[in-house]
Amino acid sequence: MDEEHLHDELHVFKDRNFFQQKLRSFFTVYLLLALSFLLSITLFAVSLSRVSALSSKLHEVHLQRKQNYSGTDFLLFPCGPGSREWEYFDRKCYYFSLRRTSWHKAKAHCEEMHSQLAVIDSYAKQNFVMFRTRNERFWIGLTDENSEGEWEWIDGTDYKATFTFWKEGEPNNSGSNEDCAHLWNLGQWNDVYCTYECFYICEKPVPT
Ligand SMILES: *[C@@H]1O[C@H](CO)[C@@H](O)[C@H](O)[C@H]1NC(C)=O
Ligand SMILES: *[C@@H]1O[C@H](CO)[C@@H](O)[C@H](O)[C@H]1NC(C)=O
Ligand SMILES: [Ca+2]
Ligand SMILES: [Ca+2]
Repeated sequence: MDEEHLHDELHVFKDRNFFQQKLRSFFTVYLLLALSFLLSITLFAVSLSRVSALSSKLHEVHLQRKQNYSGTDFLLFPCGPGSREWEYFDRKCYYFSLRRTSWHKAKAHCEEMHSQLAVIDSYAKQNFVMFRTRNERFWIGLTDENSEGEWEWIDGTDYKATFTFWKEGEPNNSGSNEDCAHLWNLGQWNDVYCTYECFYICEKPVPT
């Protein structure tokens, strides 16, 4: 081997060595990149599962609060926080209108509010209602429109088998035209023509 040849060989060897070193450092960088990528994916997955666990827990608490409608909320707003104009009595909620209207319009308005004209089927209820209405006139859910003299409660409650509180001499079907009942003086009931305009009482069960 002559000297020149040896030099060439060395040169090639040096080049190869340099190339291998470069390759190794590239490999290291790629490995580090891949590792950090894996690490961030793992961290992301972990935090995602944490967040979803937290949000489902929150959802659960929210549901519980909704179902658990008792305690102070119930004491403050037994008829629901959104219906403060409704008054609570004996597991029912009552609305005493501030406007006068005919019996049929009153009935429709109660229905719009997911309720019905009040059905007074006990002295306790009569007492609650008449204390609240004073001597003002308020429609109740009682009519003999379908058949004269056959009084019917709006919810199908058996009229003949339940409480009544007619004023003495009522119902008198005055002018053969009185088919709707309202509270009158002292909360006693009277029949009057259905297009008469007075206040009205709606009732609905306590919201669940
Ligand atoms: C449900 O109501 C009770 C009181 O009646 C209260 O102790 C409890 O903390 C309530 N639960 C929730 C989730 O609000
Ligand atoms: C019949 O009832 C009406 C009220 O609806 C009353 O004004 C009238 O005086 C009553 N008539 C009799 C004879 O009691
Ligand atoms: Ca009548
Ligand atoms: Ca009458």
